[in-house]
Amino acid sequence: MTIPEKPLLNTTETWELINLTEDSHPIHLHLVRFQILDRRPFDTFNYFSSNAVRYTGPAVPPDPGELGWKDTARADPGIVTRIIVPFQGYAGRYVWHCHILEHEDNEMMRPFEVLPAAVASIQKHPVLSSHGLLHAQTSVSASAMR
Ligand SMILES: [Cu+2]
Repeated sequence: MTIPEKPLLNTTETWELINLTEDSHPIHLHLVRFQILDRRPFDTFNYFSSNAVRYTGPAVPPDPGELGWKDTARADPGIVTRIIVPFQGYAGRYVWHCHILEHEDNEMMRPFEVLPAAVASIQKHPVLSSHGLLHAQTSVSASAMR
């Protein structure tokens, strides 16, 4: 299994959780804590047809009760939820998944691998400091909901 999410230890990434389903998903990341940046509606039909995010409204900041450090964020349908994640502590393989048990059992359980700096420096492809999770989210959503 290839692991698309390979953040570098002691770096911070912005992840975009693109929800193509019709359900809200509480997305949980192991190991780390993160903050919710914003949520922004997009055209899901356009995404399915052209694989590109076309926003249909302004970004909305998180609810007052969602400020601060989180290990779980609500990803609503038809919304791009952006989270900012410092990868600190330990290198190694961890998982991120939906907290709804049936979803977790239905492929909404994905690995990510935190790379130590020494390993990352010899990688052929540089790890971007900020990237979307289009690939991961697309397969999570599509396969889980088919
Ligand atoms: Cu779910």
